[in-house]
Amino acid sequence: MTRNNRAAPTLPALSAIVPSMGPTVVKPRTKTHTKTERPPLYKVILLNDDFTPREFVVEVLKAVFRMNKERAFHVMLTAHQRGVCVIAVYTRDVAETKAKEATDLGRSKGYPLFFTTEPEE
Ligand code: TYC
Repeated sequence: MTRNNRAAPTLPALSAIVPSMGPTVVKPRTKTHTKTERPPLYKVILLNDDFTPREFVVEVLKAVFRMNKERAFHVMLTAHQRGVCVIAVYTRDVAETKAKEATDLGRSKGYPLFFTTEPEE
């Protein structure tokens, strides 16, 4: 076999074969995925007081924060002993709505039971 110096044949441009396609354009990918920001979370905090009956606090925790009675009792006792207890974290809207609902339940019975919210971290 003899080697020659001729250049290797090149393929015709795609647009020469299929004129409607035009030249091939390679577009670099600049975005690989969409970043979804998580909303900031707010703690709901239960404050102790000297007047609200323990059993009432437990009922409010069960009703508004969907706790079972064991968890509700434990949370109530923590607030009773330490003065405050973080109950749960939610988005701001949910935290504020639940804190108000729970506080209003106490107020409707004349109790000073109080729930507040604060941003987490
Ligand atoms: N300290 C109240 C009592 O002795 C009970 C209580 C517990 C009230 C927790 C509020 O967040 C509270 N009757």
